[in-house]
Amino acid sequence: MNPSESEFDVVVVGAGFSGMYLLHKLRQLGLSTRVIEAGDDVGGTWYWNRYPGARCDVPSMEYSFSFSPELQQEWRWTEVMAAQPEILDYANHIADRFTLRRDIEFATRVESAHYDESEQRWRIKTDTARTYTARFCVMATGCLSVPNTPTIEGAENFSGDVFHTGNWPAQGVDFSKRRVGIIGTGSSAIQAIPVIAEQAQHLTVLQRTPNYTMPAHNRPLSEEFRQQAIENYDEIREQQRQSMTGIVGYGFGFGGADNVEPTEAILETTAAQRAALVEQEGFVAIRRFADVALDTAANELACDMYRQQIKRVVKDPRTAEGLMPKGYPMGCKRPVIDTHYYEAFNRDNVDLVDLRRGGIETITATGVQTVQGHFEFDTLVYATGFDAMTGALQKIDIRGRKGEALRDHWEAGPRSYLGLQVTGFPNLFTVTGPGSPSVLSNMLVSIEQHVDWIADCLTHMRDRQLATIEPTLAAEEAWVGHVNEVAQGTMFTAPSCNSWYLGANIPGKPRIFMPYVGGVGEYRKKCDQVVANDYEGFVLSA
Ligand code: NA7
Repeated sequence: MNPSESEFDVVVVGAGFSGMYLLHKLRQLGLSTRVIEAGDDVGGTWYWNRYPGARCDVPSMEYSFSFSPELQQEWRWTEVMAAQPEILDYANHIADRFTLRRDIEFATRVESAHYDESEQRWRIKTDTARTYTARFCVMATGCLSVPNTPTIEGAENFSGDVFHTGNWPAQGVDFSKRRVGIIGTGSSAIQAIPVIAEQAQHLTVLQRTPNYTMPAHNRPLSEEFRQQAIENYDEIREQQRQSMTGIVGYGFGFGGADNVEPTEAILETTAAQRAALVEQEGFVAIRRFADVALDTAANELACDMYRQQIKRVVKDPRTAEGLMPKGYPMGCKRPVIDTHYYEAFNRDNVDLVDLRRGGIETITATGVQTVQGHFEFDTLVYATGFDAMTGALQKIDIRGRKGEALRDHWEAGPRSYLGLQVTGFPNLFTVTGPGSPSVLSNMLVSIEQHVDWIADCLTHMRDRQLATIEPTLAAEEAWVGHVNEVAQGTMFTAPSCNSWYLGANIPGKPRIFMPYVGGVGEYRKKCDQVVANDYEGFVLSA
């Protein structure tokens, strides 16, 4: 064997939560496994996204693994929704506890993965000039792992420091005495803005599309509550697996007035009633209405309530007006929750530039030139998101049977069977890939389900001495059709909606709703059914 080649049963790309659990699980099956990771350590999303204010918006007791009873009994989350450092500690704890690092190749990026049909093996090459071969290749590359930096004329001329929220320096950034400009008002920016505002001399927020965001009401977890949840973990986990989003709340999610079940109809309310509700409850009043997610007229009434509340919170009327989302429905983009986002705009050192009044023309040495004028700062933060769901997979030169490139197979948008496998790419799996609930769910619940499914599949193949697995074209087409069908009529696919779920944030990316909106419970049932029907839709060959 070529000394620079290494043979394994399975090569896993990525050492985030997916790659870590895969490694643990495959080891238990006795499969030789190598994980290849671009970062210097484990953690994936939580390794790269260290921007100030980065936090999970799933309750921490639920954003955790269930596969090890000991792990879930011993780990102590300190807040209802954990901040990035604590989640990265959790990832490190898992790596230590299960001695994962010895099988992970860090600081190594996979450049290509080619299927050799004659040998029935994947050949995986890295930027460190190493080649691995493996019977199976699992892409655990994450859904939001390729940062998107828009091409803006003059960007290279900016003379100050430049950062991207999705690739933040591990040592942090000192914003004191700095005038900071931030581009974007998605989830990352909405978390970062209030924190940067407290540190920086001045903050200019360059906003192209205002977002809908709800208060997180985050707080420390009481020992009593933590204990109660730990004692009830079996039940909580089962409910998560059968739920829509993989989150059950268990009464410790949002709490208080914002924990209401949506049962009422906004279309049956009067303007005066809605105004009174905004007055009493603020943004969260909207949560009580079930029709907001289903009906565009109902949705517009909720948007109007939302705008009324912005007017109540933000003191300067022009800034308030600038922060008001208009022209697209609530629930189309990824839901955002925040801690004192709108309040940050009441600070003297924070200015909003509403780019709807005139967009960015160029980046200059000292700031940004817009149609409205020039805005100066010393530090530029891109909070401009990711090439979501397909970005990391398409960055790698993946080739299946007859040398077919995944990029070509997906030219008109991602196609897969169950978000697990792609026709023409035998023995290649994607964890939380497009066509599965993934980003519409609690990722840890979906990761566990996918890893367990893949591990069961490899066991099944070993027991029956099967060499390859691959979906039929008919199964792939039917699943893609189903994924599209269930997304139709939801706010996610409204004609006025432009979200990264649809690939709309990346110029030239096909407009396809990528995740599966049917819910993690239904999806799990489908995956289990496929197995019960002897891997229906897959071809397994000896
Ligand atoms: P998002 O949600 O994709 O947000 C990116 C933001 O950047 C959004 O406000 C964009 O405005 C803005 N953007 C992107 N390109 C430009 C240009 N060229 N000019 C001005 N503004 C721009 O990314 P996040 O990192 O906040 O969140 C990603 C996910 O990570 C999040 O949902 C969680 O799941 C975790 P636009 O709306 O496109 O007009």
